[in-house]
Amino acid sequence: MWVLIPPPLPEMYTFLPGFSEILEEPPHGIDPHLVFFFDSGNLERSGSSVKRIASQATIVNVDHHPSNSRFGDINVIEPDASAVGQMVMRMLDHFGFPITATIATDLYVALLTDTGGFRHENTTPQALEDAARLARLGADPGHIATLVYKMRPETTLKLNGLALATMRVEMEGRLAWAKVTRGMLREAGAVMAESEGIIDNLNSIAGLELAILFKEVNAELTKISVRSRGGVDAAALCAVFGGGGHIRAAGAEIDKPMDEAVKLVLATAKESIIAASQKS
Ligand SMILES: [Mn+2]
Repeated sequence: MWVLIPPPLPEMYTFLPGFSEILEEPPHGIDPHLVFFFDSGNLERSGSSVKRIASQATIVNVDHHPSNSRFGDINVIEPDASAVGQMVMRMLDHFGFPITATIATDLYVALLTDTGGFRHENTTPQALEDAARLARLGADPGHIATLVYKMRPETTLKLNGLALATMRVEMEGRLAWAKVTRGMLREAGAVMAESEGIIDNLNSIAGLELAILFKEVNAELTKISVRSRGGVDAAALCAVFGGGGHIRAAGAEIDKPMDEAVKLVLATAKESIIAASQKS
């Protein structure tokens, strides 16, 4: 059995039990009969090498994104699950596997991070009950929170500062956006993965409805992260650009230089905010 995560591996999670066994690329020449996908809304998101080994195999698709494209031979989709970790927990129960302290720690991290530290709207009674059960089984909430939220390198905060300096607030405070450029990465000595928390900084502004972060992957490719607290469906907005996700958090990759992507996305975002306010 191999556990794969498409590159780049999230380095901030190296503390997780079993992380060192995760591979970025499948070993050469393997031809699996069965491939499980977890938390992957579509096949594209899983990286080309994973798609390649999955082409002959039976695919089991375990996910909670409402926009899941149901690419599996077997699709287990629970949009009400706060994290796929909860679905895995129930699968372990169902098939009679004990949840060890090690497994509990990994599943707790899934719940903690997918609920934004138990702050997003998907922080349901069930999520809290599952978290409590995992804590009883050996996950240490305080220790895990320190590892997840208080271990950022200085370069990450430097990048945050540079990106937030580009912040623009428009539409009487309803829309905020910012940019992360290759130049900022160089100046901060950071990699793009370190931009992960910036969108949540934007999303902390009082009265905000929509936050958008533009990430310059290269001269021809811009990624966007979107957070919504108002009537706009972030997943629907990102779907316009071939992306997807959740109502409150979504993303997309746009095959355009940063400046073009900014113009394009902001125009659509403003229309969406106006359309949403006319509905309510
Ligand atoms: Mn998830």
